[in-house]
Amino acid sequence: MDLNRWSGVIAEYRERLPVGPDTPIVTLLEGGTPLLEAPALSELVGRDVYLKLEGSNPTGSFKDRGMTLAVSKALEDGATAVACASTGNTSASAAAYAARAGIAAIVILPAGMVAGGKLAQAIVHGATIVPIDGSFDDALSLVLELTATHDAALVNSINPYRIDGQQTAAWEVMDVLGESPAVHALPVGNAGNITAYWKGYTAVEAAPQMWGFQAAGAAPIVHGAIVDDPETIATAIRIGNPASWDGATAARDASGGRIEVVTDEEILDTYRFLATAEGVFCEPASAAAVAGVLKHRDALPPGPVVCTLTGHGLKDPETAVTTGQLGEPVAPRLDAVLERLEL
Ligand code: AN7
Repeated sequence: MDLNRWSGVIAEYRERLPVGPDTPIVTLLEGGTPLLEAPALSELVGRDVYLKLEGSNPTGSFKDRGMTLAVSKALEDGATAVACASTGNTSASAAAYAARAGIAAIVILPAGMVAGGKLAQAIVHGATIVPIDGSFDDALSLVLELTATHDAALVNSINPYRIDGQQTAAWEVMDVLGESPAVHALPVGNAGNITAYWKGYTAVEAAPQMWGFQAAGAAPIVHGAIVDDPETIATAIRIGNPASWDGATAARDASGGRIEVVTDEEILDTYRFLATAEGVFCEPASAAAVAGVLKHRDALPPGPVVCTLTGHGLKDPETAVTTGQLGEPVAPRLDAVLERLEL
């Protein structure tokens, strides 16, 4: 067994990606994530359902696939800094890959709206963090202005290398399944990921229906209108004006798919179901895709279904802890423990 055989998405798919012999490859060995069978979910929806566990990436989210390419290309172009706006995961990934590359990372975040694990990552990897009294959409506008006038490479998914890198997830799904799934479901925020998967699938002439899900309080694509004050417990997708809006609608329409809403309650129910019935801990935004498949199960065509779980549950410990009840500590005696256990 060769435990070192996976060498990161650029090395694994080099011939399909825009890198040359002189591109310095900045990698943390991202990608190669598990495609896990989900028996409890399969039973509920009557299809073979698989979970693409993107929380298994080095920084705990799918963002690493695009970041390895975006930061490698920035370094090739002589950048000394990268910059992004973020609901959290992009900043964690940018900070880690910039640290690896030995360049600076600047991140602009909506103050108070980034889950604790993600913020911890940006801090520890040494990013320069600017929280703003505003939304992700405000932060994205600011970083576009900043990178247009200052010497820092933009690494939001408007950067086409991010999309190119992220499409490797679709290739992995096909490599493992040996075919394209009938449906591929994922959460939609800024809409880079659904755009990337569709690009990846169609590059090899495969065409699953693309099913995207937005939180009910942050669903501009579903409603066809910008949301000024997006609101959802799934802070990762608390976005009112997605940068890749057109990419998402193109993926939906060309694939015969759908983009729909799921409520925060449906997201949290599914989050707990995945954790307790499948043993998989994802962050709330990730559960949106599975909640959507459950909600629209009657519309599933025959064939396998893949849901991308975009980020690890440990990204957002606050949501996990506040949805449970620990109770007051008991005395350190067996009788007290037994009493609590009602035994
Ligand atoms: C866990 O980090 O936008 O539709 O700034 O973190 O490609 O935006 C994160 C998005 C889904 C939505 N799941 O993906 C950011 C950011 C998780 C995420 C999405 C995000 P896109």
